[in-house]
Amino acid sequence: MPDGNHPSGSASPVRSCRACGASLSAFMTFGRMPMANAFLTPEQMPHEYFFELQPACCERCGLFQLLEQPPAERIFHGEYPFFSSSSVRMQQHFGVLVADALARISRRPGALVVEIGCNDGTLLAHVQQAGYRTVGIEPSENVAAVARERGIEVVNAFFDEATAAVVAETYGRAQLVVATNVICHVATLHSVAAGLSRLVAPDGMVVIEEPYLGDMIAKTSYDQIYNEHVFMLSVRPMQRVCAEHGLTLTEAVPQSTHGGSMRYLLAPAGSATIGASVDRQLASERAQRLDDPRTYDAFRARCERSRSELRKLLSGLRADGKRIAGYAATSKSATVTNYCGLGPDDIDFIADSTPLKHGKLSPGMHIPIRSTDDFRRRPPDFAILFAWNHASEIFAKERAFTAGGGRWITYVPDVAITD
Ligand code: DWN
Repeated sequence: MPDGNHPSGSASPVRSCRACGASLSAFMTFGRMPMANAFLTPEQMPHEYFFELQPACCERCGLFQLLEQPPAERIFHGEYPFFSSSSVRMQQHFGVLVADALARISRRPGALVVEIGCNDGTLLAHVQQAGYRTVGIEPSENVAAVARERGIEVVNAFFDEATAAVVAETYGRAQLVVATNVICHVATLHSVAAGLSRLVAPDGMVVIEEPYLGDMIAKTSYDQIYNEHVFMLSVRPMQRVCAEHGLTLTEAVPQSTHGGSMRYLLAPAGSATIGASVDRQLASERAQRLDDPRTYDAFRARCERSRSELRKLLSGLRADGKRIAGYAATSKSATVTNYCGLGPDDIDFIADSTPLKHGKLSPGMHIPIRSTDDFRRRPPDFAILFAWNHASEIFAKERAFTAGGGRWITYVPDVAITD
């Protein structure tokens, strides 16, 4: 169990659901965990921040959430190391999402589209090309600067009801509000929902897309649980929270991105009809028993089994003198390496395409991060695919690795060696 060593102090664990207020208790712990995107220099190691990663699922409203989330200012700042443009497939996905969303709203001259958590502007660039006014809201200054370089107006702020009011006063209300892989990061879910309602035009639409609880449980993709993901969202709690703030869930559409996501379409209450997909997904969640504590007991057992199988596989390969590297220093990899206790003795280095991460050490386990070029110059015998959600893109990109005899290790949904 963690030693509770929080040198910098940490937000204390919540004991009641952030959506409905019911009492909350963790169904497991992943133990003492660092910040998922806190890649370090050796000098920073003595001051590394840790907290206990304890997931819980509210037995009343079904909201999956962390008991403890470190302060947002520790997560989103001037050196946030994730850039939405790091995946070509995600860039394409955002183009399709934008085309679908724009086709659903009434086009009028000067119509405004706002993206919450716009990161480097990858999604809004598609909206600009369609000729709409755009505004991005982004708390991390470094990625916001990249969006501004693309000609996108960015409000450098965290999103909540107050920020929504300022944006609506300054730019007008939005025909379309988009948030992808954002809402699950923000602990103040009611303020976010109230802000969405304040920002969207009376005849407008809100499109939210987030990693989906049902897929995480089905695939045991436990590495989606880390400090940034204070929630793993699902249809029932999303419908309930948004309805409390005057937004009706009109569609819920499964997506394959990030290992399985859900796209939620919302509209001001009374302004749009509710599609059949909502009841379909609610029925699917009942069938998957996402509101049953036994589901999470079984999930915990699968996480423990995955951990022991991955450790056993790597220690066997090491005993045979094999060289092992990680591929893609994802946020998710912080959970895997720290939960499984995998450090430089197990994994020589992690290759990644983000220059900001090169030369640094991975959070908690301090595995060296190197460039993808280094990976190609001296490929390992085995590579653990930490960006398993981008497998097809990466397998295609690294064909030379497997052609030269290299083999991939994956762990979602099962621990396996794939050729
Ligand atoms: O929710 C979040 C998602 C959207 O992005 C954020 N909290 C943070 C981040 O999570 P992640 O780091 O797990 O995202 P990805 O997209 O699974 O992984 C991104 C990392 O993988 C980057 O460091 C870049 C790297 N990468 C690579 O090295 N080669 C990615 C691809 C596609 C590649 O070909």
